[in-house]
Amino acid sequence: MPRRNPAKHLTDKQRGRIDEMREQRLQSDHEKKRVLWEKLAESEIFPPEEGRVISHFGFNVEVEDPLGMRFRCAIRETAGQEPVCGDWVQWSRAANGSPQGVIWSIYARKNALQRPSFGGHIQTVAANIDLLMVTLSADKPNVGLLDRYLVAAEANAMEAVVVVNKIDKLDDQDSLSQVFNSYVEMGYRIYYVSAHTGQGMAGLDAVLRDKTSIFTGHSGVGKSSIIGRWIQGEARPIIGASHEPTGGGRHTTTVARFYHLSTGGSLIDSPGVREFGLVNIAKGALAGYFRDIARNARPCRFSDCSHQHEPECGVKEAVSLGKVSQRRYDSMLRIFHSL
Ligand SMILES: Nc1nc2c(ncn2[C@@H]2O[C@H](COP(=O)(O)OP(=O)(O)OP(=O)(O)O)[C@@H](O)[C@H]2O)c(=O)[nH]1
Ligand SMILES: [Mg+2]
Ligand SMILES: [Zn+2]
Repeated sequence: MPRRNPAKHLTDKQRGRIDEMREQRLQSDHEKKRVLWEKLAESEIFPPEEGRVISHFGFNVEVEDPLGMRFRCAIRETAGQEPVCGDWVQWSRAANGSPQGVIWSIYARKNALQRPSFGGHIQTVAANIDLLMVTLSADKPNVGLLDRYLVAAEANAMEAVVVVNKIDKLDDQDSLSQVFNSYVEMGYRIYYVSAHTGQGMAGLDAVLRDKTSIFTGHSGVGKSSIIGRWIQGEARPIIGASHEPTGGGRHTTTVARFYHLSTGGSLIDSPGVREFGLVNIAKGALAGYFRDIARNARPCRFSDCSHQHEPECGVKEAVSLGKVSQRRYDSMLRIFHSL
């Protein structure tokens, strides 16, 4: 049975109450930060230096120094915005030797992965990402979700890499190849892996080296399990109990978190999504973010073409000539209507 999205069934009053509670929580977080800051101000702090945010949960922001030491930091109001996992920041450590510090400012972001969150807000999941590792489960690959992530990657100057996990669950990979060959033709790299057996994992080593890579996808597809292949010991990400990957329900990873590869490079584990909504995408630019459409369709007659009813639509023409698949066209339209 399809799961209902509870957010869609709330009354205005309930929504108002939730927003009110959110506001209260933000205020109390702010208060806690202020207290931490005042405590720090009493002791001395060292001069500003560079560091990277490795997690941000509630009022708890962790910054890592170049030696890998971690500090719980207060955010100075001058920082302007909330730092997220992957942000480069200017910060100072406490001089009393405690693992605390204060963040002065956030360096300009190269890019950021964002999604709509509850109540019309935009949530920034992580920043300064090289590779968007779109993770799918081999037994139930959700290509609609993949198409959305590919748009986000194209629009935000991240390279998307597709990771199809749990191939141990399939007897043969032929049907999978049929699904993903068209993406290979578009120039995307696809890796078939099993976090359980280790199959295919070695192929990812070279891909991830010296890059900042974020693993994204539905809950339960095995993002944390994959990362756990490289990260051993206590720091290992928590892995969910056995359940089918779904868009709803259970989420084992609740906050984006940063891990280092011993070979160089870093991995960000992110919480699974129900759906991935796109933000800051202009309708008119959407078709250009579909590589197959961008490459094979002639420009439409009208610059604001919706690619549905207009005459001389390059996209529809490309579909009728078989240069763009009906499935990708439908996927593009679904996203178009969701923007
Ligand atoms: N058969 C099989 N199961 C796997 C594989 N990788 C992960 N799993 C199982 O899938 C379930 C979910 O794994 P997680 O790694 O927690 O998934 P996740 O994507 O991090 O989920 P969230 O943190 O909720 O987003 C666990 O029961 C894993 O043991 C795999 O390669 N093969
Ligand atoms: Mg996880
Ligand atoms: Zn058109």
